Amino acid sequence: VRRQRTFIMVKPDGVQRRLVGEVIKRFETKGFKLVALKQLHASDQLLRNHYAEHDGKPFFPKLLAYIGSGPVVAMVWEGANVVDVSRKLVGATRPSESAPGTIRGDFAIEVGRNIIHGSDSVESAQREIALWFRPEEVVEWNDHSNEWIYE
Ligand code: DAT
Ligand code: MG
Repeated sequence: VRRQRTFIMVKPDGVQRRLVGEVIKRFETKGFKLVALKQLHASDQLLRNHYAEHDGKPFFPKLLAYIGSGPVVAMVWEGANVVDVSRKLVGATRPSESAPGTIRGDFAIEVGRNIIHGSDSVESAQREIALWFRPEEVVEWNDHSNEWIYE
């Protein structure tokens, strides 16, 4: 369970608004372990694949244009229940419904500029990590604070 991983991405609006550090800080101070990180301008093909579940929905073309409009910062975070807990840190999809204290609740107003992506299940996380990272880009390291975070 402690080894569970999730895929987190700061979207182009989050990068432009200098929120990368804030996002990393929230996952770091929670106690999760960063195991992969890179900035890239994602290709249309990658984004179509990433958001395949939304293909055909009315907002799909705008979603691709938005996420493809500039660099994103892609990450893999590891820790106990990191998939579900990350979704809580990220907040509800629509910022108007995201609770204060969540990333979207604190920094976003519109669903089409909601700052950040987080995988919605363990299966999605595995699929998305494999899509965005080569295996050697995910780094195993021994976390010295482990015994102060887990009992
Ligand atoms: P989440 O990002 O919370 O997993 P999702 O998977 O339902 O949400 O949708 C992916 C992204 O697509 C979401 O972050 C923003 C955009 N989106 C979703 N529903 C939308 C809508 N009704 N109108 C515009 N954009 C939408
Ligand atoms: Mg989703």
